[in-house]
Amino acid sequence: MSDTVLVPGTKIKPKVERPRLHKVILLNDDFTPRDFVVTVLKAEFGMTDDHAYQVMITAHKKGACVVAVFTRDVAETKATRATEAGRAKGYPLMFTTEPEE
Ligand code: TYC
Repeated sequence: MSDTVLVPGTKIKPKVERPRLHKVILLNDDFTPRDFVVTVLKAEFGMTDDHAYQVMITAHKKGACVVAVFTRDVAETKATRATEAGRAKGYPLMFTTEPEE
């Protein structure tokens, strides 16, 4: 038997919810070459040349840019792989993740 007390006006959460999506965010730095950032965006996120350039230049000008949204595991794996691609070349290139509102 359930001991749940239903308080009038209290919201009841639906049992099934879509998993929250997570943003992958590209952070600007002063050292990673622009061409390399574009190469990583194309390789890890399957972007076209033009899309990758737009994302790179937005991060360069504004300090950060949302790359794409995924489920949490996929976002974290892609951010780690893309950050590691820069690290392997000695660049401080950084991708982070955060949950969507
Ligand atoms: N700011 C870097 C430069 O001028 C290029 C760059 C762009 C690096 C975007 C990271 O997320 C980045 N070489």
